[in-house]
Amino acid sequence: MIVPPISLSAHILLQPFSQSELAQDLAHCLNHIGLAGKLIAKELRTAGLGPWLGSTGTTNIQGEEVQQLDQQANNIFLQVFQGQRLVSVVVSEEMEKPRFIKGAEGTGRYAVFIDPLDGSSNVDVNGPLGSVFSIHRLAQPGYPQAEEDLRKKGHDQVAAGYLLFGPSVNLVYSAGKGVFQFTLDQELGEFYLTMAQMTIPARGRIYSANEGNSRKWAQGAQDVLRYLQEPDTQTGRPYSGRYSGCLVADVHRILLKGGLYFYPADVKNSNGKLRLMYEAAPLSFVVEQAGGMGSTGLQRINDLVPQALHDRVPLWIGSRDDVILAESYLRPKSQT
Ligand code: AFP
Repeated sequence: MIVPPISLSAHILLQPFSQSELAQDLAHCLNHIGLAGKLIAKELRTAGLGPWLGSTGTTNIQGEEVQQLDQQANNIFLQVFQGQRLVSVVVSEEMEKPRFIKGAEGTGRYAVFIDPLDGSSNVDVNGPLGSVFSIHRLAQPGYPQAEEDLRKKGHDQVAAGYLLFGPSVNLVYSAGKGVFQFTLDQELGEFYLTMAQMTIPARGRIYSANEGNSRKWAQGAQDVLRYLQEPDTQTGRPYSGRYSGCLVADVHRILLKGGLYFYPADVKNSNGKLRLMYEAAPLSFVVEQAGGMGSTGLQRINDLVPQALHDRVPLWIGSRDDVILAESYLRPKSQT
């Protein structure tokens, strides 16, 4: 007997919490994110055939160059949320201010945070790309009155995950009850479940970091790198280095194989480079649900209360034992 594959929508209905209002809301949000994923994947497949690669010539709120595809991916997310009534606000890496969704002003119970196209330096070289999403429930339905209402801890996320645009397209999410991976059947235009209750190995043999920056890191971070590179058969070192320049792709590899991804602070950027609310927090939520950890090196990412929507944080994420080991190097000596 052939067992029919489980689509994204069917999967949510099969969950133990499927009768709850939350499950229905979640199905709604994930289906819209899935739709954005299909539309972005379609753009990416043919981007090189038209004039859509390269920069727009502008910079975003982060001071980073905006690629044409960054803007397109951002527009796609905004478009898919138009006309629905459950998500009333979208916060994006590409927009300084939150965008309120027309039509959801009285009814929207959720805020969606997105990095619409992660790894944009890979755009012009046909490397992997991603999108990251984080879903928060609003205290009141409608538009949040103040920005503060959106600055929630990672632990408050209702669901979080990412889309990975590699040789195939994956949607990985957690709603706090395990981690699930879906793969897009491009011909049928449907995401199907390909991994359920994913778990990350307690320890890995891979590290992922932009070593070009290592001389700018604090001593503790340099010591972690040195430890990972040291030969030692008993602990399986040296670890292999793997870095694509796309956070989603690098963390996805670590989720599947185990190991450590890190983007530390450096002498110029005391908070590192990665954004808390739509990069570090959602990925930490997923990795923690799989049994791993997400840390600033000193504290759990999802304990942090954001001071601003576009806050940055140092990130150490991956296998539990590897993150704990890194933290032991990063703690001030007086605390060890
Ligand atoms: P964006 O493409 O969304 O700006 O993100 C890029 C990124 O934040 C993340 O995907 C990478 O891990 C990291 O930057 C790469 O940074 P470096 O080029 O400094 O290694």
